[in-house]
Amino acid sequence: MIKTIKTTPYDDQKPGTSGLRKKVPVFQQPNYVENFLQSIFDVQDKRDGRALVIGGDGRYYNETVIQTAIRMAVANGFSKLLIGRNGILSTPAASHLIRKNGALGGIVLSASHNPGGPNEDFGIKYNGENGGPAFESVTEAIYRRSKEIDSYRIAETPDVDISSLGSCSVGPCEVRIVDPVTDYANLMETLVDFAAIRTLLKSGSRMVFDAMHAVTGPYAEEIFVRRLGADPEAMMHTKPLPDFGGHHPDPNMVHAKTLFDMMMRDDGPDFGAASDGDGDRNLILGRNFFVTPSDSLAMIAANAHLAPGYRKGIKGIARSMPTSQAADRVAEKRGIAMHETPTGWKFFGNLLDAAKVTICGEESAGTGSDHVREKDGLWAVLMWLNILAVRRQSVAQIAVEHWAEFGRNYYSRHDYEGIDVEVAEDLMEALRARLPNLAGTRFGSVIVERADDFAYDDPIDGSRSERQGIRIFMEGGSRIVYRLSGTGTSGATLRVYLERFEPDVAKHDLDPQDALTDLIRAADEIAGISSRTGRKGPTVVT
Ligand code: VG1
Ligand code: CO
Repeated sequence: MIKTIKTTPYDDQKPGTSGLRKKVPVFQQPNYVENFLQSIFDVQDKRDGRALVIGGDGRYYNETVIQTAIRMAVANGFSKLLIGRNGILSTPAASHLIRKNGALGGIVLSASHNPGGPNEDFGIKYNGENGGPAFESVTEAIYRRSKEIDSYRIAETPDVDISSLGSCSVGPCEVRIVDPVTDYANLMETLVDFAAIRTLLKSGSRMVFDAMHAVTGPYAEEIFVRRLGADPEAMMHTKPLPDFGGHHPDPNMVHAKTLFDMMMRDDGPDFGAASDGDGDRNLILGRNFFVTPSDSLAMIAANAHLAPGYRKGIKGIARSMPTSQAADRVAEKRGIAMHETPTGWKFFGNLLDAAKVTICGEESAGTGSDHVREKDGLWAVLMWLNILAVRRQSVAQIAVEHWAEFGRNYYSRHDYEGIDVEVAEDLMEALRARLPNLAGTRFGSVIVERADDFAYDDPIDGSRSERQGIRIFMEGGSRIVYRLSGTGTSGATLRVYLERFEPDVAKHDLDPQDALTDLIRAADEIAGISSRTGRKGPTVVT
């Protein structure tokens, strides 16, 4: 029943920041999915009787690829597969399943916050035995393999019924359909004070959660409603849909507009939150208050000891390089280690495995801890609820007190989407060429102190990752960072990250865009953004 099928390679299966991400029609080309999966199995060829976890965010094409993955995993010698019911597993829940079951790894099908549907985005990501995104050495090996692959192995079997829990055999392989929520919810109960949150919600504090018709709907209903007693009416868009209801499952003020509007009213709920397509990102809102992800990382780290799972304190914090340095101030004041890594969760893996850090975060709405090896949207929401339940203050009060203690890092990211790839690459190259001569140059009111192209030496395995973003440090501690996105599926996206530190409490109530005006102007001048791209301004500001 196992067949070896001849195939010809594609040359575009290079995994980006977070796996292989393309439009659905690209994945629908003959053998495209099969080639990539076989490349993964060829590179990860030790089985040792260990399981493979398979699941995804429920988007269009999810179930088709899950059936293909089952057939190919059977043909490639796995003796046990763990599949989320209906093919559903949030990214953090998949990470937990891999770890809990000592699995060899997992196939996670998602394009995260990108839109879903027949002409929208799809993605395949491979996670290793630590539960985290495969390390760069592995993704590079998969890419190399994909360029020379000439056959794949597949079992000729009917579709497996993935809609009901239980086990069945496909040839010599045990296929187990598992509940996607239970194990994950149980893990959350060990980390966060559910009793305190129950009391908070009972006392009349109001929360809302927007699952954006993506993967976290069933998780939210189990955790917030059934285990924490939240009002079922306060759960929005909890039914996972293949096209996310026609929206981008991206928890920001554009795509989670209903939630935002609700929260930005004087009579709005006390706490509002949302997660993305695959459940690894988070959005945190208070009444009339937006917590930036960089601040959220710093605030969760500063208050982590209020949650049972972190009562003994945290070992260290890690953030991706473009993330604001708000967390660094917490680390410094509390005397704990701080690490700066390239963009993408895979770079936190070694630090977490070596128990060097407990809390990690990225400016792109990702926060997490050593409980799994992915960022975890619902975990961040639960940590905030835990903090609110213990401190009995509003989100805004907690933030304002935090800034008073540590200072405020004004921060914003400006994205220029859909730029011509060549224009974007030329812009970065020209900037790189300018780096040695920038120090001492004045742009309006700001003066460059030093500039470099970020390179990271992993302290655990010694691997080096170069060209991870251009950093311009200004006199006085401000910073501009430029990098090209590695997750887009059409054209190039230039991301410009702007940051200015403000120690003075009297100046903590500015609008970030106003606080950053001089830097925004300098950023355009230094890289020639408007002149090279013809754009008058960014497409997205966060
Ligand atoms: C973006 C974010 C990055 C994040 C990545 C995956 O990458 O900037 O911080 O790790 O998405 O997130 P890029 O290369 O486009 O800037 V997710 O929620 O897609 O797994
Ligand atoms: Co995501």
